[in-house]
Amino acid sequence: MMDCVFCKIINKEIPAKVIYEDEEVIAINDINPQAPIHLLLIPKKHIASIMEINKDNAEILKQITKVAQHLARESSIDKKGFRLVVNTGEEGGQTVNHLHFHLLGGRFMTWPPG
Ligand code: DGP
Repeated sequence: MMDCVFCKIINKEIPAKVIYEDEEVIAINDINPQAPIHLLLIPKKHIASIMEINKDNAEILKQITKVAQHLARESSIDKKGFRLVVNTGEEGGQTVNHLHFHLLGGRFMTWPPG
């Protein structure tokens, strides 16, 4: 996707602090962190949103779950707790139309979110 900021980060066309990378997933620091730990877990394949997950690409969710567990442990938030968030669509607060999971931790989370 030519105009996708996350595709550009994945293709190293624009810089980002890469925290984790494998063949399917990249994790970067969010540019505008909302918690002491705020990572974005992004499938390398361009999938616009969770609404585009189907039987052919659903395996990526398993890998992202594994990466989220790994990064939560690495960041020492696995026991204290954290939040894994997928904003979806305009009213859901999605601003980048490339599926991504926010991994937030290092502070108490409130509910409901804003
Ligand atoms: P969302 O609003 O759920 O679509 O989240 C998009 C997030 O992406 C938002 O928290 C800010 C982050 N973001 C947008 N552009 C960039 C960028 O160029 N670099 C990094 N590291 N994060 C970005």
